[in-house]
This record gives sequence, C-alpha cells and structure tokens, in this order.
Amino acid sequence: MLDILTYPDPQLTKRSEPVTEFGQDLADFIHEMTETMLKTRGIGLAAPQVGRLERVIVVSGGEDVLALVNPEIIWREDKTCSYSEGCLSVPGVYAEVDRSSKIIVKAQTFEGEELKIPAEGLFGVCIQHEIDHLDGKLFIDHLSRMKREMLARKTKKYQKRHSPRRYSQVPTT
Ligand code: QAP
Ligand code: CO
Repeated sequence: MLDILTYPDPQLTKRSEPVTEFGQDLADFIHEMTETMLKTRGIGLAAPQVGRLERVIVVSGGEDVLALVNPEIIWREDKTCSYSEGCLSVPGVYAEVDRSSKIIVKAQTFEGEELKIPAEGLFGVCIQHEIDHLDGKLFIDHLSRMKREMLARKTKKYQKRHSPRRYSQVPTT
C-alpha cells in the first residue's frame, strides 16, 4: 500500500513528467497504484498523489481498473456536466465541478501500446480529474476562491481529526 499525499503538500501542485520507459518497474508501480486505490475505496488515483511525478493514472471502470500512461485529452464536447467530486488527497470534502461531458483520450498502456478511448459520465469526469493531478491541479482549483478557501480549511480540520497521532497519545506505565 502506497502513502497518499494530502493537501497542502507542495508535490500536488507540480507538473508530472512523461513516462519513457515501459518496463517491469512501471508494471509493478501500476499494480501498487491499483491496490492502493482499491484498498482506499477510491475510483481514481494519479501517480503524483503517491509521490511520483510521472504521467500515470488509474481509473475504476466498473468491473476492472484502467491504467493510462501519458494520457492526453484530444477532443472535448462543448457541453459540460457536473458531479459531486472528492479526492483521496483532499479527504473529507466534496464539491460539484463543471467538466466536459464527453471526451476522447489518447494514452498508452503499461506496455507502451497506443489507446484511444471515448469517455463520458462519471468515468469521463474521473479521467479529467486524474489528468488534472498530472498538471498539478486539484478539483478545488476549479471553484471560486471563497469555496476553495472554505474547503481548504475543512479538509485540514478533517485531516487533523483523522491523523493517527491522536491515538498514539496513550500514557505509558
Ligand atoms: C476522483 O476520487 C473523483 O474524501 C477520485 O475521505 C471522485 O476516489 C472523480 C475518497 C468523484 C469524480 C467524482 C475521498 C475517499 C475518494 C474522500 C476518489 C475520502 C475517502 C476519492
Ligand atoms: Co484526486
């Protein structure tokens, strides 16, 4: 299980680098990302969230998990939709975000094969949310300053309440 970085970690604001080597290390990393996403009951995870500034995302697609390397949105529908989004790196808060309702994504598999995938609904939204992470952007960055500052305070409080430190303050005999 990989550790998940949370807001306001500066790593989350950085731009990730394209993947150039398609070997066992990448395959192992994608496997670990997938396990981490499933264990934390997430529906999407991007490499920078676990501290690696590389362009890799995993997204839950119903039964199985889709891993996309060097994903790029090559077409967007003008129409937008909005879902209540959350993020493992911004725990405890949710907000509606407007995004393209349909996209076409170009990407590579973990073996370097080219893919072109149409995506809509929650699946499409999730891919857009994860690609944002590769560009150092969080879902709260799409909101007004007032909403963003409110949610920033809320996730910090949430993280404090849920930090393991709170439970380790047991007196020793
Ligand atoms: C991105 O996010 C997403 O606050 C994936 O306490 C989510 O899996 C895109 C999670 C919704 C579109 C819609 C969040 C888990 C999981 C939390 C996630 C939390 C525990 C977030
Ligand atoms: Co996220």
